[in-house]
Amino acid sequence: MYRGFAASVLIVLCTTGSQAMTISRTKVYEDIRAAIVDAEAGFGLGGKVFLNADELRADRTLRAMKKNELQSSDRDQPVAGMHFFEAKSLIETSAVFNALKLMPKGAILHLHNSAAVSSRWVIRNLTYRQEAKLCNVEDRYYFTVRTLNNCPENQTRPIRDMRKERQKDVVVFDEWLESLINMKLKPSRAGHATIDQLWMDFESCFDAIRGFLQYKPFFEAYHRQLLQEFHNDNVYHIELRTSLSKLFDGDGKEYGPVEVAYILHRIVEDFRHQSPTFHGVKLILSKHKNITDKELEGALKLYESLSTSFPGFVVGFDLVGQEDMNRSLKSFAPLLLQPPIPSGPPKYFFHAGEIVGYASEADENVIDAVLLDTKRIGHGYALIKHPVLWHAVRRKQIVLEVCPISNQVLGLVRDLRNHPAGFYVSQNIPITITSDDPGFWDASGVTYDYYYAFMAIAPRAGIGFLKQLVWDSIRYSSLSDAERQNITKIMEKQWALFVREMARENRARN
Ligand SMILES: *[C@@H]1O[C@H](CO)[C@@H](O)[C@H](O)[C@H]1NC(C)=O
Ligand SMILES: *[C@@H]1O[C@H](CO)[C@@H](O)[C@H](O)[C@H]1NC(C)=O
Ligand SMILES: *[C@@H]1O[C@H](CO)[C@@H](O)[C@H](O)[C@H]1NC(C)=O
Ligand SMILES: *[C@@H]1O[C@H](CO)[C@@H](O)[C@H](O)[C@H]1NC(C)=O
Ligand SMILES: CC(=O)N[C@H]1CO[C@H](CO)[C@@H](O)[C@@H]1O
Ligand SMILES: [Zn+2]
Repeated sequence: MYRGFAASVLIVLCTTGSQAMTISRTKVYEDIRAAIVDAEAGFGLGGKVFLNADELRADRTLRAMKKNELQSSDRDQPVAGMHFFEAKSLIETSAVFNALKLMPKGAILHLHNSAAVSSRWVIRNLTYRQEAKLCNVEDRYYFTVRTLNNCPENQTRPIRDMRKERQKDVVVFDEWLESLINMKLKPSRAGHATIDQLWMDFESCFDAIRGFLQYKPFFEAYHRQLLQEFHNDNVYHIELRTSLSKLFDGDGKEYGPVEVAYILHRIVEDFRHQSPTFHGVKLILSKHKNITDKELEGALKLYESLSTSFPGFVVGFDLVGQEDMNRSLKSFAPLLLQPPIPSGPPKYFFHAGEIVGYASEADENVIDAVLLDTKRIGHGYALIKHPVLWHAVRRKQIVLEVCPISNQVLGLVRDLRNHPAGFYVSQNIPITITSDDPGFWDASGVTYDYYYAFMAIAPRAGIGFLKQLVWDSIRYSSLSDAERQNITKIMEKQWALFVREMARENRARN
């Protein structure tokens, strides 16, 4: 197709000088135009992926569905251009969405455990347990099981009692409870909130749920539900960012980070036993950027001991929190480059470039992340503004963990058709689609994010793009070679089933 393009360019060069040529200018214009369209179709992520006969048929099905949905003009705006909060119920009726739901999605590489489970389940399940309490301090509410440091006994009440008093409007009460951990139900949603206001609400969700997840029985039920929701969404491997904060149980016994990692490991093994197609989980130890050097030192030492106790399970380290409001990666660089641990620096998976502006030092975090040898970049939304760096990112094959709905809910971009990942896709900068904190914005799993990736970020792409994303999610994971072989076997089988199903629909439509 490049030869075709070159030939057309040649024709135009030959014809411009010679009015006498018989080829009409319109014909030349059209030929070159067609050559450009053709060349662009094969350009970018997934453009040159090999497709077998079934995949080609499935591609026709998906493209027909896609065209139909992007063109339907009975609304002002295609669903792909709408904010997730308005679009969710429309997305759920979409044929493309239902196809993507069915699609095996390989690995998801960017997910925070305490925001991963749907808020609906937390309300319907955990808050209905008899241990569940709510604590109220200075107009803020926190879920808890035992009295918290910041929350005296006389300000903590069993949720069950509160619900009894609201017997006539339990639905309203439950929705109010859910608003503590769901951005869609926050007041900031109504107005034109700034990014700082959105982050304040977002952090308040983590503060609200923390007390529940410190209680071992809740922590366990929550993580079983996490695996269930992602596996229901056809995800086979998860790399989970977690702080491994300590737990306590009903007898007041406490569990430190190593024990917590062990508890998680056991939950995952039980789940694999019960769902043999699910491959597993790896952990990335993540600490809030709101820490001192001393605390970072402690965290790096903790990482070292965890990775020694759980090789192949605890696989990396990250720092989280609103970037432009907190310490920059550069401010931590001396410690991160030469951590006080004998095994040298951990594998880093830094959040970086989850910003719109250029105001503080932290806005250059993507540069520091690459210099600190990050294996992947969380978001990399701002990488587009770094013309030297993105070449390096592509050359070093550092994958960007793209979380479309997260970027929208946290105010970086309103219309996802303008998300910079469209540029990354066109330039073959590797990306993976993932969901960050779906439980805090009324989503679950990762299919909603795939919907936006397919419909808004790469509107011209077909199944080749999806195939590339799905297999890249395995490629850029932290799986060992032996694990890769196993998950590849599972995935090949599931992918073939999906493709056959889509190909069959193609026949049914014709
Ligand atoms: C909560 O979820 C657990 C599974 O984690 C289930 O066994 C239990 O029945 C659920 N309880 C309620 C009240 O929904
Ligand atoms: C709760 O108890 C503290 C003392 O422990 C007291 O200062 C505070 O006023 C009490 N608050 C309420 C709401 O009763
Ligand atoms: C960060 O630290 C400041 C000062 O110690 C504190 O006021 C703030 O609540 C912390 N924020 C988060 C999100 O932890
Ligand atoms: C791969 O799968 C086989 C069979 O299920 C299992 O015995 C083996 O332990 C797996 N290997 C890894 C590294 O997960
Ligand atoms: C030390 C510091 O500046 N911490 C800030 C980190 O970001 C949060 C908002 O996400 C602020 O509340 C903290 O003050
Ligand atoms: Zn994140």
